[in-house]
Amino acid sequence: MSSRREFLKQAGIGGGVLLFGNGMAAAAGMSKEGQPIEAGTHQLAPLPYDYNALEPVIDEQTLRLHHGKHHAAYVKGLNTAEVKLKEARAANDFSLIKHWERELAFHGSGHILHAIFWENLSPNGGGKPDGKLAQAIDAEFGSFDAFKAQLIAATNAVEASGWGVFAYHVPFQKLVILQAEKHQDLTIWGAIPLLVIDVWEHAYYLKYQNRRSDFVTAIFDIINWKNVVGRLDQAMK
Ligand code: MN3
Repeated sequence: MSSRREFLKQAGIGGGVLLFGNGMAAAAGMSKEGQPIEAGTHQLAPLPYDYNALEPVIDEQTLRLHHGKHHAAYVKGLNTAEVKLKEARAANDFSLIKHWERELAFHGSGHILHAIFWENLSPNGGGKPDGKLAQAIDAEFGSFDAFKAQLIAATNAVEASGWGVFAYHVPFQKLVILQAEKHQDLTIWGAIPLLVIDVWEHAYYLKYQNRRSDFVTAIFDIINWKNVVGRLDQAMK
């Protein structure tokens, strides 16, 4: 419980890294201590840094809107979908089931990806991973440069709104780079996101306008590799 959290803090696993339960739960605002989140009660967690902390890569105005409006809307949408599905079960009325299942997948995925994205970034980020993650990347992709080139290319090429996703695939026990259209399309079931890059226009348009690739390249200056390693550790358990 809290003693475990204290232990992790004292062990130096910090910087916004939360390690609980399993890989999918390892983000602020997710379930902790193995307790399921009751329908309709998801909450928006505060950012692990100030709104201006990621300047100049991400400007304060963009981050305020992105977290306080866009991410907040996904949390609200997820809660609404869960409540509506609960009501549908109670009434045994599934006439709108397709709509609410779509809302659940869209907003639930939007909430999770943003919660991970905030923790993937740090004012003290950048550089390259080392140790276990560096070895795993070399083994799967050949080199860090080849991995980075593929992740950048995949992220830049996402059609319309979506994400670049670096994940650990549990059944295959291997690292994989994916694109996500919207928040929920194009995954391989079983993949746990380790590092995600939001390329919806709301993530960059105020500062970068149409230059998505400039934003994606700049993001590498603020990646918190310690957080990515922590996620890999949890996903591999
Ligand atoms: Mn977004």
